[in-house]
Amino acid sequence: MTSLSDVSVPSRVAGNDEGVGLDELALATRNHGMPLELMRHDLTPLGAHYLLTHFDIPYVDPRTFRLELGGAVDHPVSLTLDELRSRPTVTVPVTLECAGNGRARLHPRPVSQPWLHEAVGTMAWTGTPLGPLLREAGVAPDGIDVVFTGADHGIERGEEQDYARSLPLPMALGGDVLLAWAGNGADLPPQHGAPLRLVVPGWYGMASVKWLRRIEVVRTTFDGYQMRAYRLRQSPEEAGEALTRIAPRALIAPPGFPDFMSRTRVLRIGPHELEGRAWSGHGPVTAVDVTVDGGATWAPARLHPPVGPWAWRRWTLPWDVREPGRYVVSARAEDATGRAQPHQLTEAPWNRGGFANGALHRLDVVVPG
Ligand SMILES: Nc1nc2c(c(=O)[nH]1)N[C@H]1C(S)=C(S)[C@@H](COP(=O)(O)O)O[C@H]1N2
Ligand SMILES: [Mo]
Repeated sequence: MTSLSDVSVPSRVAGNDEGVGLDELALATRNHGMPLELMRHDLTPLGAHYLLTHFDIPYVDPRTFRLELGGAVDHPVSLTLDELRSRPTVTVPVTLECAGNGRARLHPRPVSQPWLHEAVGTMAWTGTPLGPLLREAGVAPDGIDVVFTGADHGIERGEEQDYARSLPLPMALGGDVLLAWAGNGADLPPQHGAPLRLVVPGWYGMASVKWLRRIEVVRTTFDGYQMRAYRLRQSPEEAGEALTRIAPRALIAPPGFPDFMSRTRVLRIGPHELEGRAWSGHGPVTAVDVTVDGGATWAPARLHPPVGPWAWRRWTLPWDVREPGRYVVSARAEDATGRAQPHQLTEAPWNRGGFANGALHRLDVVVPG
């Protein structure tokens, strides 16, 4: 007998000296990151926003597209794209980050999409708020979760599925959740979820279901595969804690110029300005500290206004480089809730999915004499 588990591999962590494999490379070429120098832009230029798609990018014809809204509601509805577009429309800049950002630097490495630090981007999403649509449909008072199903289909760890994620009902009703058909003023490209996607501000990317085709209010806690997968756990048996909001992170727009292969930065003696972006899904970023000596000393960066309440903010710090040598540059962010990245360049706390790790961004900079 052949079965789905014959074609689908269990989750695993890499062996001690095991390099990134062709399976991981195949994912990495499909799911690209954002070149970090593009953090100089408030909004990530079209096509450069990071990308993560578990299965295939489905073909969805916008002319025949319908969004089904049903389950525990008084009036189930089926909406065309034009009907959605004629509803109240807002444009909201949102920073999305993949929960697995930074995973490839963990030891042992969870074998999956091998992100370094680039699984982030900020787009101005245009769409209609989800809450009013749910309220008009008349949500049952005993509703618990709202399930969002995409048009993409595949197998993961032996389980055949449509990509589906849920939000607790109160979050779906409030929470600034958006049904978006455009990003940065252009119709969504296929890879980002055309013709319609969910955007859940402040939450890790997995919640923002692409190619959204069905919304269902349910009276029980939704326990689909993607709800069980995105949890913080040390071993596969553990129940673990569900991933929701984005932990604070700061990244550096790489200064100077790079070496092609090592990506080591080269900087000339003289005055420079370090800059980057910082964000948190829990609250506004309140501090970014920067080190140029591998964490021995830290200086507070200047914070610029956030691009929006749900988007990253720019930080800058003048750096007058007077001595030739090797420097290790890093930055750490702290938010209004007191959540913060560490002050040490040691490895992030490990979990089996490599999720929500606060690993510091480290840049090796060489200043020639
Ligand atoms: N339908 C569907 N939605 C999805 C995914 C997917 O594979 N299928 N990937 C999720 C994950 S893990 C992330 S990080 C974000 C990435 O969104 P982007 O590719 O537009 O950057 O989409 C989320 N929504
Ligand atoms: Mo993700």
